[in-house]
Amino acid sequence: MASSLGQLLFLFFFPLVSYSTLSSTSVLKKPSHHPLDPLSPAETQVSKFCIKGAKMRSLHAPVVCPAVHPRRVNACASLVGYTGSKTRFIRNRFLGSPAKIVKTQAAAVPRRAAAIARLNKQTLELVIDVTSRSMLSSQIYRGFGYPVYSPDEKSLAVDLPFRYGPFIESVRRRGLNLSKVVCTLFSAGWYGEVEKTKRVVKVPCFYPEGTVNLFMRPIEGVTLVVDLDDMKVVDYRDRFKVPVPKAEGTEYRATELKPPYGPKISGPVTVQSSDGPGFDIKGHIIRWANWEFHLGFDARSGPVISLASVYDAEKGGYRRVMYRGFVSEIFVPYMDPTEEWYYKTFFDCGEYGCGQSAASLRPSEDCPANAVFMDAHFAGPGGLPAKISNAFCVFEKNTGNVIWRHTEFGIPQKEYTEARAEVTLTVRMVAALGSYDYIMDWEFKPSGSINIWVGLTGVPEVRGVTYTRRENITGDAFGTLLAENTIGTHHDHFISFHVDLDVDGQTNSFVKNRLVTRRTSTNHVSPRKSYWTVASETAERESDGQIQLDPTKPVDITVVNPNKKTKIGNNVGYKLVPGLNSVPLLSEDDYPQIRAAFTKYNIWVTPYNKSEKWIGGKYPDQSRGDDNIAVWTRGNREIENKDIVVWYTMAFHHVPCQEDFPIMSVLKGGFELKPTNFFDYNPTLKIKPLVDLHAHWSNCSSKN
Ligand SMILES: *[C@@H]1O[C@H](CO)[C@@H](O)[C@H](O)[C@H]1NC(C)=O
Ligand SMILES: *[C@@H]1O[C@H](CO)[C@@H](O)[C@H](O)[C@H]1NC(C)=O
Ligand SMILES: *[C@@H]1O[C@H](CO)[C@@H](O)[C@H](O)[C@H]1NC(C)=O
Ligand SMILES: [Cu+2]
Repeated sequence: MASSLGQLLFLFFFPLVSYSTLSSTSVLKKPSHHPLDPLSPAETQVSKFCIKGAKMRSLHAPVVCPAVHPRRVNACASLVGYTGSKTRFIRNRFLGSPAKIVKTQAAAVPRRAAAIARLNKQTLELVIDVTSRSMLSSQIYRGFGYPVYSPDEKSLAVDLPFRYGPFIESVRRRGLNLSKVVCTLFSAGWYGEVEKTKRVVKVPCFYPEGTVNLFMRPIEGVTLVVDLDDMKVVDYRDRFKVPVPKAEGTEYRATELKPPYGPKISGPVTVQSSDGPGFDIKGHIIRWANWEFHLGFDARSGPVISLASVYDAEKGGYRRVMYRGFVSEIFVPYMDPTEEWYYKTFFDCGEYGCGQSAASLRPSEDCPANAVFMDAHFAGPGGLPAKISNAFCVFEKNTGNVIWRHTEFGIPQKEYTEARAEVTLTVRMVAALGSYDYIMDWEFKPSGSINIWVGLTGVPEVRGVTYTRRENITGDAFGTLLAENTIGTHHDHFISFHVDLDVDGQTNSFVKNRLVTRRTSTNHVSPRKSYWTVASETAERESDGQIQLDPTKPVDITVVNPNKKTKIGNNVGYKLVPGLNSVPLLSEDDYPQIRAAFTKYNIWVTPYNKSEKWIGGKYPDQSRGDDNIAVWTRGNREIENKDIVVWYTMAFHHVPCQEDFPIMSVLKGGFELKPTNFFDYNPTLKIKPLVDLHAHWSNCSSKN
């Protein structure tokens, strides 16, 4: 029944892993899963459970009751979705230090899931033993902030305006056809309220008549607030009427576009290896070239890369590089402070779920023809298992770049040239979050580098205005006029990654190698007055790991293993190479900035802590800034020679332009994890050339 399901919302589930349980348990299931694997469809099927929660006291002991008569329970749901967690979480207490899962083989471990549910206006955190179908623990979360919206809530909330008289009247007054209107759900944010507020959202509406580009046709002036727990409209305002921007020119579907077409690109250009795919996918473990890693799916963050290890031919084995990497949060504040727009300060992953918003990828367009696709599972409508087909694609790519090359002209009489073409492996997922699509790529390179990319595309959010030309704008329009009656509003995208590097083991240190100018001392017999050198600083505490990138203060950001050295004695390490980046421009006392205080630094470093996964807080919807990395790090914990996590945030300040209309081409940013004194020499030195040089040379010599 819709009403009871509206109360019970299963949001995401974590397999919880306990190695001590493994060693102390004598009866073990067949080792069919890697401990970090998502719950399989079979597990999902058998783990249907119900919660008896009509009375408050029973909230403390919800029962798993597959056999209970439906009338006696509030709702039932199935366990689906997953995210990996290297934790031990038994009866709601952490027992001892969390053990990391370090092997890439399947293992027989108890399968447990953590779930977040919303029942009787309270947020429940549950731990369930999937195998025995028993509830291990449950507790009510009493802090500020609310969990991710479930697909049920979304569809119920966006339906409410159509049964709300004042809204129907507003649509009629604008001369619009109600049956063509569609509404969506936007988070409401927090603006200084002191008391606990209701779990509300804003429901803005659009008019996709004559187009499917609904975000380009906002119905402006109307504010509709919905209480998600009561599932009803609790506030409504209609302040002014402006034209709905025209449908004309907003279409992007190939079937609807008219000639002239172009620019002409040849295609499809397929680059397919003649010897078949060079990668191997077994369950969730992917091996390619010198790489091995586990690919998981998380309803909140999307792709989760675990146990990334690179093969070292010199050492004859795989060496751990990264324990885990995933998108921890995406923060998107808009820069229009007016009544209808000020609240638009989205925490995309924590409010909407970047994973559960994954789009099915389309062969040849989203991913090259040689791509292999993988599905993802999560808790869909009604808490039932939902599948996203082709949520991931994995592909090799001849990048057209060279890994390395050299032409040696210096040796008399003969010229020497060597070059190696670059081929990489990419794991891709696209989170389609409302108007925007985020293309998330993890690209593995034979050089030992991992390049992490995020591509922003889709439709920028626009405000309907009376202006039809630039000259009409007198004051601050908070954006760019993209088309008649259409302002593309200024905004930011902050994308934060959790990067738990375990360089050659778990104990690592964070080292800032600052490049500093030195004056030549008078002792130097040198006509030079200055040079630069490296001033190396090992971070002792969290405050030493906080960095605002500044191109005038260059720094090599490295994670080293102080306990492991190269043959000649350098600490083995990986460097984090930032891409183009920026810092927040909002005032520190502004509410969205208080909530998103994690954006203050591009880099933070923390000691590994299993409960610190979400840099902007576990419950960012209407959060108040009391659970984020700025708070976690107040104790200024030690981070030297410890299991540490690096958090990297990239910022885009987006000033929309006409080329973003009616759909924007990919705006791409990223960063690189690059071996730095990790290998004893260039690990691609002995990579074989793609072309057969012997054949080539013999041809040449036969001609000569
Ligand atoms: C409104 O749209 C519906 C569905 O497309 C259509 O059947 C109806 O005739 C329209 N009404 C008006 C007044 O245009
Ligand atoms: C905008 O400017 C154009 C050209 O200057 C003018 O014709 C039009 O009336 C103006 N519109 C508004 C709403 O001011
Ligand atoms: C782990 O993180 C939680 C949440 O930030 C915090 O309460 C706890 O004190 C941390 N534990 C340690 C050992 O730092
Ligand atoms: Cu943007």
